[in-house]
Amino acid sequence: MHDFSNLVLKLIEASRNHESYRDKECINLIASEGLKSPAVKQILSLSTDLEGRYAEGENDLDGHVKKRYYQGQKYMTEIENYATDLLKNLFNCGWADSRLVSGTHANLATFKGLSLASKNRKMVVTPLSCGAHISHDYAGLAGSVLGLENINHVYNIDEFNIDADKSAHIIRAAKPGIVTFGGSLFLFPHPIKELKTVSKEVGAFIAYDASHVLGLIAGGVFQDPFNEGADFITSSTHKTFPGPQGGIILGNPKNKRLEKAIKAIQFAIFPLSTSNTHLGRLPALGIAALEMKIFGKDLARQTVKNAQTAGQYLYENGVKVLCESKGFTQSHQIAVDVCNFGGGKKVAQKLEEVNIVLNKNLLPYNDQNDRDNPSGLRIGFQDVTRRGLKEDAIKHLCDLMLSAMKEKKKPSKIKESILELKKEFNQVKYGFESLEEVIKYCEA
Ligand code: DSN
Repeated sequence: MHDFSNLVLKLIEASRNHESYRDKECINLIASEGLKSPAVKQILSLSTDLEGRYAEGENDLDGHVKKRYYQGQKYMTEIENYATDLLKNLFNCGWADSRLVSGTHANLATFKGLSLASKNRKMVVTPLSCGAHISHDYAGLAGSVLGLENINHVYNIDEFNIDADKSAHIIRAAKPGIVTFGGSLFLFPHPIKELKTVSKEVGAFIAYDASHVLGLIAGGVFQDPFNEGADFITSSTHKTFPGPQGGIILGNPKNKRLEKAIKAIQFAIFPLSTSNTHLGRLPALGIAALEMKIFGKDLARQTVKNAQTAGQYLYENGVKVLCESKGFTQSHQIAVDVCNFGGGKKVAQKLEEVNIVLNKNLLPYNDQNDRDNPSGLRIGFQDVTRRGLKEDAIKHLCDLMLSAMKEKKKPSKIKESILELKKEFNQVKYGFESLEEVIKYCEA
């Protein structure tokens, strides 16, 4: 044995244990996670050489590789271009960039590029307390890294949405270079249509962070940001869009102003914020885009139906699910106030004890400085939906959650039922079983 042996052996053991724990033994309800199909996993495992290669350089206005600084790029260039084209095809847009390594990176490059293109450092954003991502906020990437001045949209807590009329006044007065929509606690479509005219009037670009809802958009539900007026969509690729972890930016070079913005964003990607762009995920990204093209509509519809079913069922059983008057949600998530059950932290821990994994969440009306003791939970249904759960199974799952929250049964008994449920739903639906199946589908 060496002095490092114990560490290495434990590392291997923990890695093995993790795979079985979260994939086989837990019900996963964290709204920001995705579930890859066997075909996507297969191509990831076939991309191990690519995962170690470098591809610095510049892309053109179609999103294709224009210039690379190293040799050996023959297939890498094809791979990036094909993945980009599959994204453009899925989202019906003229430009895509798949070089981003995360949703936050996509925001970084987009906010930086658009502030350069507009020569304006102001950005109107959803308040962090009302569901924006930390990267939109002055306390995070936008303010503390990029030095942008943040001005908040006016948010209507009862509607759980941006107040379009009041935000129009804010935009008119602030004259920002960027107006953002989208977020992390994201139940209802944001009013892009309503704020498009005023945003254009003041010369602002509209950026829409679709990280949470990209798969829903691909499936034609939730909202259609480009048609409603967004100039750019930023996103991660591993939440409702069930691809490998990474990021993308989508847009349309349909006039000189947008072309200039795309070039500025590309400059913000390379050389400003990346050297290598982690290519090993690109083949899997392309296959995930294909899956969403074929199965996305059914997956997205069932995901939202499951979230709404859970909202209704938990509400009927004494849980304060927010936005009852609006049908609880139009996305994959619901927001729940569990202050009557001891608060978000306590309930999330109780559920973890029975192998139901979700996250506590600050709600807009909570003390935002007490991040550790929010009254809320955010519950996402994209993983369980992809495993094939439909309304009846969702209600059964809710019963198990209620049993744990109300301490009706011993945690060990509830955990047994969760393990049974996992065994029953042990396949990934709405996707391909293997690459061979993908090839057969494409050749048919
Ligand atoms: N923090 C993640 C979320 O859970 O929404 C997104 O990056």
